[in-house]
Amino acid sequence: MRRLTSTLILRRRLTVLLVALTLAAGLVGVTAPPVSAATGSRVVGLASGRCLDVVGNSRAARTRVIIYDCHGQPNQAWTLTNAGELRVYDGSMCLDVAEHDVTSPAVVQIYNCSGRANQRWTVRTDGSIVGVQSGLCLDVTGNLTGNSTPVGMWTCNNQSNQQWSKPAGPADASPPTPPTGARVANLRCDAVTFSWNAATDNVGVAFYDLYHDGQLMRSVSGGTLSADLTVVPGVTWGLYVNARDAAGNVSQASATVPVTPPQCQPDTQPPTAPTQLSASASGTTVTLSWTAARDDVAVRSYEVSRGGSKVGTVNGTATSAPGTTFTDSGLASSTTYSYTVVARDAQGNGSPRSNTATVTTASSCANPVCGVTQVATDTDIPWGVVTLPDGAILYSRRDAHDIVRLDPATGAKTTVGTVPNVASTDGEGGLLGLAIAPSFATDPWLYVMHTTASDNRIVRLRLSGNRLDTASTQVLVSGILRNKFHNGGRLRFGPDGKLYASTGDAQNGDNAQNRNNLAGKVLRLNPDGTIPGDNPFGSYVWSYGHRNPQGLAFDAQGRLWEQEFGNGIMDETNLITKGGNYGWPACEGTSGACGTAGFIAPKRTYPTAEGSCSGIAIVRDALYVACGRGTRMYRAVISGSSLTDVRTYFNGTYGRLRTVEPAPGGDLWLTTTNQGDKDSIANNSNEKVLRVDLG
Ligand SMILES: [Ca+2]
Ligand SMILES: [Ca+2]
Ligand SMILES: [Ca+2]
Ligand SMILES: [Ca+2]
Repeated sequence: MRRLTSTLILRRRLTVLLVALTLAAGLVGVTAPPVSAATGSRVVGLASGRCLDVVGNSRAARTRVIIYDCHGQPNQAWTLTNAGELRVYDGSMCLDVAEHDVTSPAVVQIYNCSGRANQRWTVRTDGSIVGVQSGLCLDVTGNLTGNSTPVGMWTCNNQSNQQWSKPAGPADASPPTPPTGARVANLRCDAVTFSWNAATDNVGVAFYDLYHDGQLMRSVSGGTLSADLTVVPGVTWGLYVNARDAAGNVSQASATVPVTPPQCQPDTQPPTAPTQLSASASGTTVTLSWTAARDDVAVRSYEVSRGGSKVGTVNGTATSAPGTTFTDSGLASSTTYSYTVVARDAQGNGSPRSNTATVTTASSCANPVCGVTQVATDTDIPWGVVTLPDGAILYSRRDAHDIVRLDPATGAKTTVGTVPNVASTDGEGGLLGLAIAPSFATDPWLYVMHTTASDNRIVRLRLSGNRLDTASTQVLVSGILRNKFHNGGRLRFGPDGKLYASTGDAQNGDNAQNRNNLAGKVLRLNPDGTIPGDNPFGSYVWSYGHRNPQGLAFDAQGRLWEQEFGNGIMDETNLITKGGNYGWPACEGTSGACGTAGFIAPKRTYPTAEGSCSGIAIVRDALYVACGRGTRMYRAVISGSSLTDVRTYFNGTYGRLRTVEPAPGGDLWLTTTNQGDKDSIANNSNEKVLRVDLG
């Protein structure tokens, strides 16, 4: 009864006011600043569909609050602060209960923020907004829904005129600090206890993300500082942790803690020898096949030897047996070779050798891959590779941060200079991709993608007389998020004269779907670093929804292909289209919510154990893919928009492969990444630069 009476009184009191308010509110928008100037979000009444609005766009203290058609201007942009204030006008004024009234009905207004209890609110999950001082609910007067109906306080009643959409929280752009004190205890064959010290954040740490080697293992709550993780006997992993706040900001990673779990039970019994090894030659390519060996536990791999030297490895996994074929390519013509195969179990016990198979190659190469020449070795990790107009190549050294000029004819190397401001990440970051424009001969800019202490960047600097002119350095794009892993890094000029770059998600999958963030994207820029006018979103972003793309190449039709690392299930090769969404993090390869409208499916996927591929190159419309964990190179024919006739080369021959690039004469450069590629230490690697002769 009291409610009815009060409502009627209030209605009468407000009738005159309503008319005036309607007129005043109708004037909003004439002089209001643009929508983008306002921080905060609209708060929409459930019953009316109208927005919580400050009358007349007035910033004056004691201005009343109404509902009005939503228009996104600053008098409708509210932010719920951590203190429970509801701020408006870019946070300059607060929603306030007039006269600290704690009895229903009470008037609400805006007022200078005071921090007092009549300006503090609790937003409940049922949509009610409750005054902390009074316990009354924010209420649209009289259950009315029209424009300019006053908003006041009323006894909470669960009706729809007291239910509102949730106001935005404070914009938190500050990531937590990196967790410290990462450590392990209780290492067993299949589990380890991983612990760390709490990170700090301006708002609060909401989650910790636990990784090994760039692969997310598990996320735990911000109150958790230890977790038991499942590990693999005998396999060395680098464990680390990132802190994440509720706004989704991810910290830099903790230090890496390597673990090598012991075997669960010792296996001392070697496999039986592989049998029935046979070899056949097609041109200068030899294909071997054999009958599987047996083991008391399981055969894990086969090692193939030619003339007594190991030339390849065929690996299985804990759940799948290794294959029983191997292709040896690029051999000399009209030459007789002898092969044997040895089987190993997971603990390294080797079988006796198989029978010897002997074969003679034909007089000419009949295969796409006709030979391999070692051009150079390096003590660091060659990452970006470009061929200069004079036939020499430049390659970047990831952890040494310098660039080497290599004459492939003589093997002579000279250092052309160190790129300024580069930092490695104790993971995958450092000095990464290189590119030159077709105009390089007359305008010698070298384009470089690299990590710094705070971001990833695309820069260019001039090459002058075989020296890097570091004083000429121009930062073209900065502020691309970085982390220990997932820094992307490949650069490639397109036939359209634009520079394309691949960026990783910086270990935060949400970045990949945020088109306002440059991480987890393929970017496209003009050579001078400006944004091309025909980019799809008015920014550098060309495509999005990528996890950690590290390969880019254009085919003869001018289409862009991209190679991308998945998390733990599968990797992918994509055909990139302008503005396309490639699905990460909801979809990994073809796993997850990949049927979501708008997601573009990969053209090929790879189990991560057979893939984890970085660089790609296209020569005569064949796609070549250099794989790390898969320790092989794939070749696929681009047929229409499909990849067909997929073949595997160099399986285990050179170990992990990083970069493949077109070489003069229709051949390939191919580089390895076997050691020291998950740290920041310079010159702790032993890598090869190879030339692959294509037929
Ligand atoms: Ca924060
Ligand atoms: Ca065994
Ligand atoms: Ca994808
Ligand atoms: Ca290193």
